[in-house]
Amino acid sequence: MSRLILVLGDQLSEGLSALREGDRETDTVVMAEVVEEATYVKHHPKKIALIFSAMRKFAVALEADDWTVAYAQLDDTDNAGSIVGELLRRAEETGAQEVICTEPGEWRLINKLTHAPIKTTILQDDRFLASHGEFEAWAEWRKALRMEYFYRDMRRKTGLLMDGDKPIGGQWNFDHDNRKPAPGSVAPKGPLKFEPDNITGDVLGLVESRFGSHFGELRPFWFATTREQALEALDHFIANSLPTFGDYQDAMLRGEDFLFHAIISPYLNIGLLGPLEVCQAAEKAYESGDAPINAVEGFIRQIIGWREYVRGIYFLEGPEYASRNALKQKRDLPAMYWGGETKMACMEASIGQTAREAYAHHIQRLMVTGNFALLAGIDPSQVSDWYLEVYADAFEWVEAPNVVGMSQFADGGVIASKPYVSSGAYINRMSDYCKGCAYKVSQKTGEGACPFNTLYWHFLDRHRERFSNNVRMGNMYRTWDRMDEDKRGTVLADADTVLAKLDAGEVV
Ligand code: FAD
Ligand code: DLZ
Ligand code: SF4
Repeated sequence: MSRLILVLGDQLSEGLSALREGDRETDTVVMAEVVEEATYVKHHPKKIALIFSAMRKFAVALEADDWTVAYAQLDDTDNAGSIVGELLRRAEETGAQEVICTEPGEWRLINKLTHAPIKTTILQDDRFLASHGEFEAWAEWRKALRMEYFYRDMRRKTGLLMDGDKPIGGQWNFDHDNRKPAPGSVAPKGPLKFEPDNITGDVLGLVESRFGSHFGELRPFWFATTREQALEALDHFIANSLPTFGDYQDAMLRGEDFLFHAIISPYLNIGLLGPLEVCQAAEKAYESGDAPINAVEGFIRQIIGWREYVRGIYFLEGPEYASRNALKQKRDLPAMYWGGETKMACMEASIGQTAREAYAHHIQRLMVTGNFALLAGIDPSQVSDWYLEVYADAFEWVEAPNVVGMSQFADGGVIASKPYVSSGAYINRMSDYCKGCAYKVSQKTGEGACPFNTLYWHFLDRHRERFSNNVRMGNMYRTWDRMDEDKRGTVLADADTVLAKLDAGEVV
């Protein structure tokens, strides 16, 4: 009996469980560019182009591998407009009565497929190192689900950077050697960029005409769109940027959108690369003496630690996780996030490169745009939607825990033991943004004071009940309490002025 094998836009992996289950003789692979997926949030045009172009090329590769593929382009006249609609159309065409698919990375789509009016079997997505069952077993007896311990288990499981049962170098984590501020002059090579071919060219035309109004710049488009290209991009990173990745992991510099980061998350998340092969490539660079332990351990930790851990949390916590709002923050996302004017140089730089590249690195996401949203009391679901829309690597299983949990503390502390908040001093230490900003980072109050400086104390003051007993925040509250009362009043009034301007839609 013939079946439909669904392959979604972020499931472009040859070894996908649904494909392993399928039969080339009798089954039909269904792939579909659909309006519903492109617009349930208004994804960045570069992200849509990446997914459509990579989907088209993956379909060609499947056909060359003897699969029958029913592929719907967005503009096909009979395109049903949704994944379930396309499955039903293809079922009617082929007479198939069953769908096999690999679990989508979002509860929204899992729910749609579970309730589709056709028998649907959802298989585990085993492109990750930890299954849901393994993560649940790890989480079961723990009061606090801290990433570091999960990461050590993943090191033991994979044998990466292990010498028997001991971590290579004698310690699990080399972060104390990382996190150096931005150096005076650097010459990062940046990511490997690819010229669009004919398939990508067609997709760019389509995306321009259909999604040109979405936030962000489509051209120049340079992402890898095949596994071969993604592997080249990985090699390029390992050879050129991995050796300094650790040192400058948290640094931010004007005019340097990528520094020494890998820019492989879009490729990992749509399935062109696998997590283990990426880590093994980095480990090899350590073994051959081409990259130091602090860089390689730091890089591997991001992938087998953080990436696996946030996925575990997303599925463990359930469908309502993404809409949590533990701090009850309600303010609307300011227009500056959509490219509206701002006098804050750090926000302008981070949002500007997001518009250009559909990319910003971890510290820009966490300590600039995320930090500001948290301090300013923005509604976390608006913040989460923004991140899901604007980054090429954003899929809810990875985006929501990072935004709702790590960045906005809206899960009440499942992921973070304290909120990631800072005044302008941190941004000044790690970047060159403050030089030439309209605000003064050294100024704590008054018209020209850096908004992070006043909002930081406002945040601590308004959430005192929740955080003052947190041992990791005791020092912050002691410093605030030592300030004289008049000064505290001035700081809070200045922060209120900033918030009132945001509410009035004025430029901050
Ligand atoms: P590098 O800095 O070179 O790191 C290497 C790899 O490690 C990345 O490619 C990524 O696969 C993995 N990684 C690193 N940190 C994380 C993390 N916290 N969670 C999961 N994987 C991680 N990452 C996404 O893939 N999609 C998202 O939607 C996403 N949203 C984020 C939102 C916020 C507020 C924050 C603070 C972080 C978010 N991250 C997200 C994590 C991180 O910012 C990106 O993975 C990273 O910037 C991708 O760029 P890179 O490939 O150059 O990464
Ligand atoms: C993100 C995305 C976009 C923009 N378009 C499509 C599409 O047209 N067809 C498709 O199969 N997948 C697309 N995707 C990826 C899905 O939204 C993704 O599979 C779910 O969000 C689950 O991670
Ligand atoms: Fe950002 Fe404040 Fe520095 Fe300006 S002074 S760049 S607002 S941290």
